Amino acid sequence: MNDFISALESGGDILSAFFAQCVELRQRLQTGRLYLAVLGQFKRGKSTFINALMKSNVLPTSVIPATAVPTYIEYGAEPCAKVVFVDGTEEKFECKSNQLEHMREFLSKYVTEKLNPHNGAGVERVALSIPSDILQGGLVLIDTPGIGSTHTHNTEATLRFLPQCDAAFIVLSPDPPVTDAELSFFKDVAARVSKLFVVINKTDIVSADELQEITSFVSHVLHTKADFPEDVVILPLSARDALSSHGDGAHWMRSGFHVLTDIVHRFKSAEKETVLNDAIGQKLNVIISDARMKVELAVKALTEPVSRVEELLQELHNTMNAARTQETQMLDLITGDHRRLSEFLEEQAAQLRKESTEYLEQVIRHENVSQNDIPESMRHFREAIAEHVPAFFERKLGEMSGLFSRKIADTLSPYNNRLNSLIEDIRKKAADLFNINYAKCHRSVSLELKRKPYWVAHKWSSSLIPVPDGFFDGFLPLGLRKRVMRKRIREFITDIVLSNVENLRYATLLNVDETFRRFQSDMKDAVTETVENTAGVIRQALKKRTELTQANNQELSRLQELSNRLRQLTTYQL
Ligand SMILES: Nc1nc2c(ncn2[C@@H]2O[C@H](COP(=O)(O)OP(=O)(O)OP(=O)(O)O)[C@@H](O)[C@H]2O)c(=O)[nH]1
Ligand SMILES: [Mg+2]
Repeated sequence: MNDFISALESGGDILSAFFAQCVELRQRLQTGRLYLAVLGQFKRGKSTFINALMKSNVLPTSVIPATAVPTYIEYGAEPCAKVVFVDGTEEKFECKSNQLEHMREFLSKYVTEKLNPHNGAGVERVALSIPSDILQGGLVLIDTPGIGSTHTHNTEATLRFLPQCDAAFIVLSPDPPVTDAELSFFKDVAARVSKLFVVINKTDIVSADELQEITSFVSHVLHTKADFPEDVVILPLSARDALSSHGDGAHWMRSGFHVLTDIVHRFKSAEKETVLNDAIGQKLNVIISDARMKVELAVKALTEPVSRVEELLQELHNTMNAARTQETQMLDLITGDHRRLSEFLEEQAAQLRKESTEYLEQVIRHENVSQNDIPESMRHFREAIAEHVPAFFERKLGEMSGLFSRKIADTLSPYNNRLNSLIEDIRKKAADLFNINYAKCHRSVSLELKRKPYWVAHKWSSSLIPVPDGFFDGFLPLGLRKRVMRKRIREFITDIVLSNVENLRYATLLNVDETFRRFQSDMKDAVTETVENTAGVIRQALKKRTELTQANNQELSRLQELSNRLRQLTTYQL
């Protein structure tokens, strides 16, 4: 990649835009992060497992449910912890590498159920930077609250951020090996994360025979009940042994962590390679091919007879005008599709209002009603609804964003293909006219539904209206009292539904609008750039020819040299 960058840099003005794009790609590659979530039931030893991998005892662990909020851990030369609160405020803690126990104490105040019960402190997430080798190269480990230990909405929130993770570790242990709650959770996980690693922790508490038996059992149930592949690799580990060994010697070998460390390193480099090949490699090829063509066109425009160049340029303009007409038609069609998708969103929102009203009515149907004490009954209803609202809407948000991602991809990919051929037509025409080598490239404009980063938690509202005083309700006749209460419950549910569905509808609408807006502007940029890099460069070269011949000759030999250099840089290889 550095060869590319230095070649483009040496091109000066003519290649400055390509140079900037390439530098940006290198930056992305260097700062690209891989997210690896650690999942499992409470007390399986997830936090201890991460500590052992990092060879630092920094995450709080405990015999009682410990981790209450997700913790993101990445590399940093100096240890640093940042606690982000739901209200947007932050608290930071920094220490020296040999004082990590202070950081553990600091974290305990915010991430543990014991010192921060029910997350009363309102912590949204914790971000740690730790100077640990395993984290080098952009790996982010995510410690999650154990499923089964907290409210259901925690599990839903975990499921929602999973598609943004590159892989996940499933942590099991022998006591008991796997529960039904875990299996149903893992089934959801398997549907969302393409790369899963399964480990059985705490193997120090069982014999070799028992371990063998547990491993076959786990492999069988994961396959039959959670849709894992039949030959899923299950790694036996002891995080406790690994930690006590300080990363060395017989204990370390016995702990299984040397194998695990290897797996993580291999995963990091393989994954980076894929990212390179898939995205960055492809983009580099486009940049280099466009740059080469631009320089070669400039050389031709400086060497061919002026009248001939002018003639060819005129022909190229005709192709260009036809392309511009097509571009305008496409932009109009996209605007129409955008409008249709917004209408579809309104239909979905209406459907969701209906569905959520039915769901919440179902929730309160099982609540006991005291007809004599309306405020007390209302309090019961509010509590029941408050408990169900976050989980229900988290799931719906996940479904909605999945649905719209697919819809957007289906809608915009045909335009992306048409744009691709439009650009290729212009390039091919220019190459044919000026008789230069032409390499077809695959381009794609981003189609992703823009998502908010997964740590942006949605705060679902579940208590909109204050508990009614109802001091006069007791004086009402029984029939009227019942009617008053039914009316109040209906109003309450309606308010909850309206505000939460609106929340979700608006977030989706913004994302859809932003994706369409970006696609249309990227499309215009791509066509303009192509025109600039073909007809534009020829026109500039022609203009230069009217200037001093001496300077022209110098420019020509510089460009010829540059063209040779670029030609040697064939397809980008890792
Ligand atoms: N024997 C043994 N105990 C372990 C091992 N790993 C963790 N433990 C113990 O298991 C208990 C739970 O460990 P944690 O790391 O807090 O578990 P967790 O999965 O993060 O728990 P939550 O955060 O509550 O979900 C602690 O008492 C640990 O000391 C191990 O390899 N062997
Ligand atoms: Mg934990």
